[in-house]
Amino acid sequence: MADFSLKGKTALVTGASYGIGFAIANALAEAGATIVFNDIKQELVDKGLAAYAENGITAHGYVCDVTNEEAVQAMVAQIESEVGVVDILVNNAGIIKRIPMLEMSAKDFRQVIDVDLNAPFIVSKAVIPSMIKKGGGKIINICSMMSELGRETVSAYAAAKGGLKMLTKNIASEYGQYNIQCNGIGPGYIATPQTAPLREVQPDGSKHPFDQFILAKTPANRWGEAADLGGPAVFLASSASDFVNGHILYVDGGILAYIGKQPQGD
Ligand code: NAP
Ligand code: GCO
Repeated sequence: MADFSLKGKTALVTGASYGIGFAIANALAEAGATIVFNDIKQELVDKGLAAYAENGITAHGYVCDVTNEEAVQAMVAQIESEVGVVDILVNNAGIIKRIPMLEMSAKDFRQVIDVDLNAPFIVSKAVIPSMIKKGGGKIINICSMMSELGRETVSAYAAAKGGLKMLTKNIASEYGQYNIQCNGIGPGYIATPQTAPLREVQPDGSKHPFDQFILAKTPANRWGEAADLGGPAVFLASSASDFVNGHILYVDGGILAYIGKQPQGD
């Protein structure tokens, strides 16, 4: 019988004071993992610690900008001495800038690449050596619909998430021999602060046009909830997925399978 237990495992979830990271960390904790997370600001780490405690989880929070390699190396060393070796890494921290490409500065483009692609490289590089010494580990990269599809205004984000899909496959290829499995989760459209602008109720009380668009593109006819990602994350973090490597598990309600709701009357 497959083992979904994470008892005795230490999981680092980046950017997990709230949103998808917070939901995934809760699910990993429920499966028995010790939770470690980071955020850029102490106030958000404190807020996150309180939110975890409300759910009965004694988490360990660290202030760290995941784009800063020195800070990440120092944080991982501190985690290893204070909590233990990171068995499970979830590269969740991410940003998006919705700007038409011709209006986007190279600086803005680089900032998105830095957080969404360079940072997963940096954090993975920091935890893999101890995973190898310990005999294995799990890395889960939070990809996106934009790992497969483009759309207007998200050129940097799509480039980053497409790159993250291939970084996932490359870590799987390079470190699978050390019993490290690296996979991705590709969420569909999830109701979090990051997508709040796309779901804003219009002045006349109607749904945001993008909200209506996503509902028509999703067979489940709903936005995802961050909690929808918990089970897939537990699977990829557990020994139940020891022979799954380099795979992107799309948790999208069927968006990638569906051409979209056909016009009524056809
Ligand atoms: P969110 O609500 O914006 O949360 C992002 C988290 O990342 C925040 O805690 C943020 O902290 C943290 N973060 C950002 N930059 C950071 C940095 N440099 N160092 C450390 N932490 C940093 O986003 P979300 O919707 O939960 O998304 C989480 C992940 O899922 C992202 O990678 C996103 O691309 C991906 N995703 C989201 C969706 C969706 O529909 N929501 C779908 C597919 C994929 P601060 O608040 O301090 O900035
Ligand atoms: C957007 C959204 C998406 C989601 C997610 C979809 O502006 O299109 O923010 O990018 O965040 O990545 O999987």
